[in-house]
Amino acid sequence: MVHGPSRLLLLRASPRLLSVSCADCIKHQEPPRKQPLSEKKLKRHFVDHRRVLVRGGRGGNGVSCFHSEPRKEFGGPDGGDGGNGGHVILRVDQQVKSLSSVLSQYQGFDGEDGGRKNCFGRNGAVLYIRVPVGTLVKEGNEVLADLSRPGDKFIAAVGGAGGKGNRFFLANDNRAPTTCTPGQPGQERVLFLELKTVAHAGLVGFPNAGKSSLLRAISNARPAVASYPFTTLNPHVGIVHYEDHQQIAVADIPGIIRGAHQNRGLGLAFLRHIERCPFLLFLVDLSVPEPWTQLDDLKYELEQYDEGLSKRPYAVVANKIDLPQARARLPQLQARLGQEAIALSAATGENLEELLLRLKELHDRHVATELEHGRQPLRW
Ligand SMILES: Nc1nc2c(ncn2[C@@H]2O[C@H](COP(=O)(O)OP(=O)(O)OP(=O)(O)O)[C@@H](O)[C@H]2O)c(=O)[nH]1
Ligand SMILES: [Mg+2]
Repeated sequence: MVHGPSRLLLLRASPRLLSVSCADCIKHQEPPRKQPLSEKKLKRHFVDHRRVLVRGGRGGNGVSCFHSEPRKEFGGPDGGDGGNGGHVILRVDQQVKSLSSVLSQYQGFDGEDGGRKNCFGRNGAVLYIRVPVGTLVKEGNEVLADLSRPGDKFIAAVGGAGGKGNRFFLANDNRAPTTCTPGQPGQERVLFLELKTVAHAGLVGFPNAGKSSLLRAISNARPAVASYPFTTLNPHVGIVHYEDHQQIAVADIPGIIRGAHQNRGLGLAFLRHIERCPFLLFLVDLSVPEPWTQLDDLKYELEQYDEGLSKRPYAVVANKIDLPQARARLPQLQARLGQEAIALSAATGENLEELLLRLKELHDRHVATELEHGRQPLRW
């Protein structure tokens, strides 16, 4: 088939036209944004306990050999020692947020065997396992280490000692030893790692009380918010920044319901994430009838999990004050509690300042008591 000149022109022009239009599209396209992980997917990524088998590296073998050189009849033993096996070490890394990156087994690097001419084997390199801040290391029921500060380390498995070469056994009464020893196997043990989130304040409340909404309102954290219960399945930590560069970490955990200690709802296992919080924020939903009963239930459930947990310094926050029926219940709540509740709305941002001031007050008091007892307060 023969194309006329006009048809050819069209064919040649069309690719250019196409590329121009594409370039235009690209110019007007928004830069791709990182999609936030849904709470369900996050659950797969968020792991807060792990069983790990760790084995230190094996030590290198010592060598038995004799110096050999022309015209040198008794050169003597010159077998070098083996290198030591590498340790396996747990190291806290602030970039790591859960134990999901921790594998089920680790084998340390072996030491090199010794060599001729008194050559010692190289030591096995140290194998580091990166764990998040707040990792508790247990063997059986015994707690071995509490890695609660950035940079903390714990030797999970010691590498085996390197063997000795026959040079090592040279003595006055034995000028030609042939003995050499093999390298030792590394330590092997099964450890249980448990993550306990480290934050200053723990947000505790019934499902749908607005914990995640409140965390979104006061910090940069972006936990999912929805009108169905148990939206939050993993703890989220948000940092509240103050003008004097002070930072207070607030942890949002899944909702608690009455009977959670009998494994109702999501149970109480996730309360381990507020075990370390020096103070708590009890969030009460004012939009439901008799909101004061929520506080009693929450305290009761906390006591069932760990005695004394509910007696930590706390503040009561009454949420959803933007709803008329909620505002009407506030005087009743204040009277029942016998103390001041911070009434606010996480949705509209009303009265958030009062909470921020109270949070700082609680934090400052915590810092003062820690310093009084000669302990270093938790810092972010
Ligand atoms: N009117 C009003 N609605 C709110 C307020 N705070 C939260 N909500 C709504 O309450 C519902 C639950 O909010 P979430 O922040 O997901 O509650 P949560 O306590 O984190 O719930 P779980 O994660 O399921 O425990 C959502 O539909 C929010 O829009 C508020 O101050 N006013
Ligand atoms: Mg939530």
